[in-house]
Amino acid sequence: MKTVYTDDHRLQNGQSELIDGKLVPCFEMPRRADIVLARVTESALGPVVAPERHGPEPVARVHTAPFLRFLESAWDAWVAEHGAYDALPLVWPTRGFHPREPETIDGKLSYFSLDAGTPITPGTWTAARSAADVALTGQRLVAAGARAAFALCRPPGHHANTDTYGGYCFLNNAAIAAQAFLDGGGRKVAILDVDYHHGNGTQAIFYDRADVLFVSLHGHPAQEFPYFSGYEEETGTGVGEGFNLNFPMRWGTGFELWSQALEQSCRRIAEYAPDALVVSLGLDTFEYDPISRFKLKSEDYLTVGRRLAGLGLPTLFVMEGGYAVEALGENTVNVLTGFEEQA
Ligand code: B3N
Ligand code: ZN
Repeated sequence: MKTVYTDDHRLQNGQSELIDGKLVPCFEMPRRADIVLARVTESALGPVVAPERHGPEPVARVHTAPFLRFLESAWDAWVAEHGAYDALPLVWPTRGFHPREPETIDGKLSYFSLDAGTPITPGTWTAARSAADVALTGQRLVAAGARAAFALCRPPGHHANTDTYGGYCFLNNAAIAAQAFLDGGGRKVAILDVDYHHGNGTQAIFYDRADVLFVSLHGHPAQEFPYFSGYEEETGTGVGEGFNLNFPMRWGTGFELWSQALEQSCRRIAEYAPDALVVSLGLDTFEYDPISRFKLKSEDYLTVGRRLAGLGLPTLFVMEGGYAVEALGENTVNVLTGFEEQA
């Protein structure tokens, strides 16, 4: 399978995120993609190709115009107000507020964000736009007949909603690609999110729709980020009722339980019979991930890839999280080679 990659990801290089009351170096760092690329290149997976530019339209199919205007202009507005260092929000509208877009950059950061872990930097907009192009180029390859493609997106995307960023995500690469499948003539798309964190953004984007089935396996929101999304009873709304399926699992979950949820996910996807599958591929389910608490092992990812291949669907893999950086290349490529091995 082809891997789509660009060095533009390096333009997202935040200095720090807020965690446990401290500013710490960002877990979501350029080395993540570098190490995955290195492993892809060493392996027999297939060629690495550069993304095509797709213009603003496919991104605007998922994200709102005010949100895109904000992301594009946020760095310059922040520098004009404060100086050239990472932009982080400090306040959020909670219960009882009446949110509308403020005029000031500090207010806008609060309005459009969901956490204080996702710095806006000089290169954030370019990196995020390029990551969307990476996903869209992978989508084109699959739509043109490839069995699978790997979009090595960075920054990741699945926490980004139509008009919010956070959880290290700015534009929802997987959702943009899924929408592109539909806009290109597909009737139904399934998105399987195997990242440790619930893909709240992807869920929200398609929550009231039956043409996208969203299935997610993740840390239980009673214990884990993003805390307010990902419960089992979130099953979709309106015509989308029944097209959202969550498998929240508790801290300490190992491959035995996780793979049972994967099996149920795959059966639901097979029953849905989509034209294409988008996999939000996070590897932070790994036993040594520094911010997560599942216990999957490197060899388990080969089994995951084989099971996904068993679906027999045109498949786009879109990179999401994974912070055990030294093992991230091996774990990612294990999913992809497991998939390729399975005829
Ligand atoms: O949840 C965290 C977090 C938890 C534990 C940490 N340790 C033990 C150092 C550090 C951080 N942070 C909140 C932001 C998490 C964003 C997750 C992004 C992601 O991978 N989404 O799929
Ligand atoms: Zn994650």
